[in-house]
Amino acid sequence: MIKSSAGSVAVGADGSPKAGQMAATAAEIRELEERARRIRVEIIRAVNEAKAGHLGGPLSAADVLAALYFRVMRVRPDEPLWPDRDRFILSKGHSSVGLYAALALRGYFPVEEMLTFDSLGSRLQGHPDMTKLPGLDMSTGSLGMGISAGIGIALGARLTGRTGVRTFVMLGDGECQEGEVWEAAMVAPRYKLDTLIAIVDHNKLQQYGWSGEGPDGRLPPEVPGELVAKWTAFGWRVFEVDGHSMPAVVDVLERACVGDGRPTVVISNTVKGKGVSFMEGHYYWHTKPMTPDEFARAMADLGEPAPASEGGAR
Ligand SMILES: Cc1ncc(C[n+]2csc(CCOP(=O)(O)OP(=O)(O)O)c2C)c(N)n1
Ligand SMILES: [Mg+2]
Repeated sequence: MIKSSAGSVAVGADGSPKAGQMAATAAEIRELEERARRIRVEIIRAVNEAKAGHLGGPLSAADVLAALYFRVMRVRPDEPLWPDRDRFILSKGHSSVGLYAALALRGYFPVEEMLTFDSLGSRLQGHPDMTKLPGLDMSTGSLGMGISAGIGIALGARLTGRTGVRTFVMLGDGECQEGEVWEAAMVAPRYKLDTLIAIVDHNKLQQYGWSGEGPDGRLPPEVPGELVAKWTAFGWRVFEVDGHSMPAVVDVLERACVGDGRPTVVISNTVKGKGVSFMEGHYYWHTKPMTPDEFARAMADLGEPAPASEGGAR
């Protein structure tokens, strides 16, 4: 068992919490949903303490992060550099606080350290710095670059005979406007990199609205199925999932781990700001400090009423 300040996790011989491909039981799904809720709570708490940080993107990614770190990925929090570990790159690095929450809850570092987020000297900077925090496989923040790094890591694992290593890369949907994403998408199938699994957090929003679309402006209307069509055309195996349905998320990630000679992309349909009612679907909660009242409402939405002493925007 791994002990962390957030509880314990049953670990299989290969380091994954549940290594087998057996379908998740109802109890396991409930446990993962609770992990995702805790990730969201720690996101809100940390950003509130820092009076800075991103909210919408980390909140939309929380369910996938919970499924990865508490079931799918083979990792050893007490041995972060274990050579045979699965790798995870948060290419949408501005959502770092969500990844930190998953790592803390999984036992990489004390959950209390989350309250140092974004402060001077903290290991938990606004964007992930792999030279500071054990458990990070790549430093990110400049959008578009993570998937190229993932290709390099996956190729490296193959060249060194570590054929069991899977490399997961999470991208934003806005990030997919970066040309480098498609340069990488073009090359991965040529190497038949079927240990590479990209996940697009498709929350239909990015930093700002779209000109002329009003305060809740979204990305320009997507041609239905556009992301699926593009990745398919580039030679990837493509899965789509409701990124907030834990049984579906677990199922799709476990299927993605069974390679068929092609890299896999999971288009995870999500809601930006998921879990906090007044943040859901609003681009202006991409990054924004909360007022004390908003903090209390966010915690209450997540089933975690804030103690009276907590909160307060600078
Ligand atoms: C190369 C680059 N350009 C611009 C930015 C500034 N930026 C940070 S987040 C963001 C929006 C990203 O949107 P999306 O990928 O959809 O992320 P999510 O909705 O998951 O937050 C932008 C433009 C950046 N980090 N890197
Ligand atoms: Mg987005």
